[in-house]
Amino acid sequence: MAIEPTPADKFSFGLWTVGYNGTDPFGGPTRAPLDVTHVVEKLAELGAYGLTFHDDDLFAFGSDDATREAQIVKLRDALAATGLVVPMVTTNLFSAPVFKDGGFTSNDRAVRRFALRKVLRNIDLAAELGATTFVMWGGREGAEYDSAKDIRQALERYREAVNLLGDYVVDKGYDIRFAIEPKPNEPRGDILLPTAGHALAFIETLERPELVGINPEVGHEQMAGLNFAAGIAQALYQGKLFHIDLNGQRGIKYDQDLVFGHGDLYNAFALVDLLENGGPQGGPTYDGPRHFDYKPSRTESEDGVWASAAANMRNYLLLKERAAAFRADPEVQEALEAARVNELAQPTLGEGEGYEGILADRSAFEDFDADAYFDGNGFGFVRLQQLATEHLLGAR
Ligand SMILES: [Mn+2]
Repeated sequence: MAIEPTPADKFSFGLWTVGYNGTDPFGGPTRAPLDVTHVVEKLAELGAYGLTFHDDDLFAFGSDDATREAQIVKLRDALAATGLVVPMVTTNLFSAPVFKDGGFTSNDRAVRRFALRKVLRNIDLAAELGATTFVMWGGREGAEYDSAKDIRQALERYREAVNLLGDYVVDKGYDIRFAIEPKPNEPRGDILLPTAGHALAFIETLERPELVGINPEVGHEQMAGLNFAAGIAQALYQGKLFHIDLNGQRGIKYDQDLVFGHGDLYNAFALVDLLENGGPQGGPTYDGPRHFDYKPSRTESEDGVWASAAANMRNYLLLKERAAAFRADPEVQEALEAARVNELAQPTLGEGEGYEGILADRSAFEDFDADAYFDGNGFGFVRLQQLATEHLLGAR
């Protein structure tokens, strides 16, 4: 099918994704490092619109100022030459040995202060490059042993850190919002703010909750056995979907970071349908970057890296096309009606009705036939799912 990604699709990639050299806990690199200029050129050629990065992806941890600046100049030149943008920047508070017990929530106060300085410096860079989202993935913010971490104090330190960063962007006048990325485990045994729900609850405790949303990742929620599309729906409902990480995961196991669509295809279909058609008038619900946070498998050569990058975008666009066909199918519309999906938008109480009204309504209780639901009044959800399946498989 002639489906070509263009910058209007807002596809972005992390520098660490296509740049993944194949290292895993059981083996070293299987590919050479990629130069940032080459990455930007290849992504632009494939139809992406954005590149994102951790500070340490662009210039190694501990780089001197000249090395750091040279890499930034190189990135700027490549962006200017290709038209690619940097919509999001994030800080690595997990790779260097100093962060072995976390950054914002390390038991060691000096490490926490160092982490804050590293992030503040990187926020300046994010602002310089025009990024409007700053992601915080606290991969090392956690523990393996319950007695080793006071979780309530750790959350208090996390809160202290995010509050300070909020003060900083407001005082500096930066057009930047923060997005917390939940993950249940790996690399730590247990990570703080393990799911979208935990993060959403935490955000409400902050001094500037309006500045902070979430960056949920498909695989991270699925590692916890959760329904990703349903979590995204709640984030949208609460106005907190500030960014999104798309990839693939097959069940509850280590973080696979597969290509988007190469994991739970049904949920990927539901997600794209939600993002593209779930708005009030059937339009998009989210207008931010469609960001891929995946890893090209270590079995692949560099050709395979670019093939996998293209596959992420193609799968998204194919699912978008399938979701549009699903919505446009009169039989689907009829099945949605029969399943009373739209009836859920109708308030349960009448206008101005309170408990007195519903208590006085005999049809709601005394005259209501609850027995009619035994072997009757079926919803037809299975028929609807079969129609979704047929569209997904290209049978309709
Ligand atoms: Mn992941």
